[in-house]
Amino acid sequence: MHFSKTFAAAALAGSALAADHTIRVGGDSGATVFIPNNVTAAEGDTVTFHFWPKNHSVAQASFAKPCEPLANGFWSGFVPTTDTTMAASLSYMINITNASQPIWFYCATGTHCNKGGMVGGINVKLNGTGNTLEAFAANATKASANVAPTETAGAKGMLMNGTMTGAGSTATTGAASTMEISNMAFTGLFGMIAYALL
Ligand SMILES: *[C@@H]1O[C@H](CO)[C@@H](O)[C@H](O)[C@H]1NC(C)=O
Ligand SMILES: *[C@@H]1O[C@H](CO)[C@@H](O)[C@H](O)[C@H]1NC(C)=O
Ligand SMILES: *[C@@H]1O[C@H](CO)[C@@H](O)[C@H](O)[C@H]1NC(C)=O
Ligand SMILES: *[C@@H]1O[C@H](CO)[C@@H](O)[C@H](O)[C@H]1NC(C)=O
Ligand SMILES: *[C@@H]1O[C@H](CO)[C@@H](O)[C@H](O)[C@H]1NC(C)=O
Ligand SMILES: *[C@@H]1O[C@H](CO)[C@@H](O)[C@H](O)[C@H]1NC(C)=O
Ligand SMILES: *[C@@H]1O[C@H](CO)[C@@H](O)[C@H](O)[C@H]1NC(C)=O
Ligand SMILES: [Cu+2]
Repeated sequence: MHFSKTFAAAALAGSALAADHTIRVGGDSGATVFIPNNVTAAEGDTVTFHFWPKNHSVAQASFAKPCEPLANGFWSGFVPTTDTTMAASLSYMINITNASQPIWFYCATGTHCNKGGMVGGINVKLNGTGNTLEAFAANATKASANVAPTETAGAKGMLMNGTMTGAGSTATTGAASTMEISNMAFTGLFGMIAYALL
């Protein structure tokens, strides 16, 4: 009884430590949108981008320059795909290491950012005054060009071959899958509690 209560508490805490947030890159018929275009993620969480037709990407920007790469920011590379029934097998995952730090991103394909307004944010203020997603999106459509990063595709994140993050997926950079990260957090916490009971 005591054991199972402890086990349940550890399981809850374990999952809370490492949530994965999914963002769809590209809407139906090649629409230039991120769905959702904003998420709130805690430190230790991951955000995984799944790419839909026709050819999209995700790059980190600064608030001031929505359609230009942030120096040393993340970059998925271009992920073209034609199957309209599912996401591309290649997905891209980033780690959230500081939940107080707003993260701005855009699609660097074609004119998706500057003409299409294809942008989003993680842990950003949505509307009102200051650096908001509304202002960022409005700025994007005023940008004169859409600038793609020159970094290697997959920089500062993990390109994963296969959209399933559990067993069977192949992380092309050799990083742990989301499931493995969750399990590590779970095992670590449970281990600590089990130790405290001794
Ligand atoms: C996290 O981000 C905030 C906001 O940008 C910053 O003030 C703080 O120093 C960062 N913390 C770490 C540990 O980098
Ligand atoms: C995807 O878009 C990029 C940038 O617009 C372009 O360089 C690349 O050739 C495109 N790939 C395909 C397969 O269309
Ligand atoms: C933030 O995302 C939600 C959906 O999760 C959406 O309804 C809302 O319009 C977005 N906010 C902005 C400012 O785009
Ligand atoms: C932000 O958007 C929400 C939903 O559209 C609205 O209810 C709220 O008043 C807005 N806040 C500001 C400060 O504009
Ligand atoms: C972005 O919007 C802010 C106000 O929210 C403005 O001060 C800034 O000049 C804009 N940047 C661009 C590149 O338009
Ligand atoms: C993300 O976090 C995992 C688990 O801590 C780590 O193995 C991986 O190298 C990190 N990836 C990046 C790009 O920082
Ligand atoms: C993804 O996996 C397929 C089949 O195993 C392989 O042909 C392809 O090169 C892989 N792509 C990347 C980017 O690793
Ligand atoms: Cu796009």
